Amino acid sequence: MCFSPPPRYYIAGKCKNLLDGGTSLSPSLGLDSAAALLRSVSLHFTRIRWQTDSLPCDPPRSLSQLSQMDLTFCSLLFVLHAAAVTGGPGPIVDVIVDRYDIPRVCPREVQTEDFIRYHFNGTFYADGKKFDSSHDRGKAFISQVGLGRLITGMDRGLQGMCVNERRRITIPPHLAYGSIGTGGVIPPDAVLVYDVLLLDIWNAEDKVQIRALSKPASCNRTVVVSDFVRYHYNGTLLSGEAFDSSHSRNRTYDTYVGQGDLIKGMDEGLLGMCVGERRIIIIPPFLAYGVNGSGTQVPPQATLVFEVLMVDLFNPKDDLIVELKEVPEGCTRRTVTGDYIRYHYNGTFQDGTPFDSSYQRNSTYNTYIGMGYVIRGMDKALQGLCMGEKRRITIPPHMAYGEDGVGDLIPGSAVLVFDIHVIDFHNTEDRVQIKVTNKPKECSVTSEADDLIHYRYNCSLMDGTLLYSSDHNKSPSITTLGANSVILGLEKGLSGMCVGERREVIIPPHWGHGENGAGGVPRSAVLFFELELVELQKGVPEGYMFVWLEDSPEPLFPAMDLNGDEEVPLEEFSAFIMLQVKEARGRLRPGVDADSIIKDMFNNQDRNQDGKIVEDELKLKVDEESEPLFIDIIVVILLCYCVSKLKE
Ligand SMILES: [Ca+2]
Ligand SMILES: [Ca+2]
Repeated sequence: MCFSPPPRYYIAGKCKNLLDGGTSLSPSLGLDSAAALLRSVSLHFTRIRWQTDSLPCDPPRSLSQLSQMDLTFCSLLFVLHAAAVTGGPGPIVDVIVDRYDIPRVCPREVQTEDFIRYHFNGTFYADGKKFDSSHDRGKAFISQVGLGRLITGMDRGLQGMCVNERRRITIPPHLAYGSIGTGGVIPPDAVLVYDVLLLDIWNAEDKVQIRALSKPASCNRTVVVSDFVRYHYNGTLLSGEAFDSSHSRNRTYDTYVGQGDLIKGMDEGLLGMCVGERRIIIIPPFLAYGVNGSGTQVPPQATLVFEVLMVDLFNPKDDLIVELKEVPEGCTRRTVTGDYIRYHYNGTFQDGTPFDSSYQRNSTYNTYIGMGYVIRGMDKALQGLCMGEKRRITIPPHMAYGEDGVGDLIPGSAVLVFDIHVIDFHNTEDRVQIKVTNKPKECSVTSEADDLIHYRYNCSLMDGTLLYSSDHNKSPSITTLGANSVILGLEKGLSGMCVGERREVIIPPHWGHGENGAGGVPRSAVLFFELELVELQKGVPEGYMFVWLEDSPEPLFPAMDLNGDEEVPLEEFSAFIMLQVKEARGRLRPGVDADSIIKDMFNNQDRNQDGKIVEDELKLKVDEESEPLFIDIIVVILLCYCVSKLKE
């Protein structure tokens, strides 16, 4: 372009047209050669006052941009300018344009065949009296430019105008209503002055214009015909005047695309958008609300400018989308219908806005799978998972909360994205799983009920969170198997082990702490134990202090009366019992002080409490239900005493 920035004054007709050899001259000029045009220009310029700070080709600012042709033309203008300074004022012979308010940004200028919408005030040059005003009519004027539908002076004076520009167009009578005037409104030979504010430009050839503002780095899918979208928008007219905004309503606009639910230009302009993308969509009136406009906000024949932010997108035919993020190695079992699962999740909308998180509540979400306890999409997505697996699940609204959403939490027709992390799952039929990780070569003596064992353990959740460890206490844990002092699953996991053996044991909650959990164990948690048997002391049945490992001596008293003096004091009794233990014919209860057990046993048999047992005092009981034989010390009081002593 020749003029940069545009001059405040110039004669009608575009500089570009002049210099390009007149290929697209406005027909209303009635000139058909460049030579004739230049003659016309010279004539006009002698009558025009130029402002010194805005010469058409202000050399310091625009010289470098000028072509050779421009320079020739500009030289001519300077000559003319000189002539203008020396000439005097005279009658106005051509249109004079005063661009007294030009917007900083002007993406488009009026050209021949463009349609425009504008406000104007028409006054007489002679006395400044008003003869017409679109403002007074309360309605902007709409016309096509350069095709003779306006008076010639306006057809020319409007050329090159920007939206929001204000200009004054002064028109001599021969380019307005001539020597006759019109209808008593315009007298003969009137010079007319139009103050024009341009509001809108469009052309029949216009298409929907799209300008990208920002696009997310990743974009899995884009809007296509028949998609349902939720978006925010600010709607303005081309002049910048706002007419509508979804933001002000604080909710997205939700609609199908490409099915005629929207104005045509929007149906087209939304195509190809990603969630999170911002774009400007400029829609000419004939693809928007056309001649009727819309309500009081959109005037007739208005170009609309939408700044759109795509928030959500899906198609009613969509199934859920599952993305595997992390699948643990060696996963043998996967979730099926009926399993009870515990998982963590972060729930977001497609644009990344969070709506819910189990992490925030610091507790897993627990549910049965495939039984309708959760939204349909989630019920389906929870199938076939491994413990520890991480997945991203995208659920379309028809498999989630549908058109209604959930209160203020989930908008209607929202696509939900869940990042889930499976902590564990189980089925009530699950058993304790035992995996031996180290088995000593010598492994003939193994743990069983009543044995006293020392063991080391780590107890974790299935996601690796360590709950308890024997390492926290400096020594191994000690328990008597079968004494109901540890959870059933651990009892099972510790059974059948030999010293030095190591195991990994998975314990479902019905073998562990059940639905209520305990201490640091969450509700319905599956537990993972690493076990090592450190020491094994074979035991005696519950309620007994001593057992025979083979047949007891028969008769017993003579065997017990080591010196044959018909009486057995404590020392002799003790020596006898310890001899049985030493020669592996009998076993004392492990884990308690042998002397005190023996003393208890002795006192129990010494019925008259005279410090010695005689033959009549000794009773022998044969336990008919189990082998081997036991010394009868089942006196209720003593039994209670022993049990309580054991628990100390
Ligand atoms: Ca004796
Ligand atoms: Ca006695």
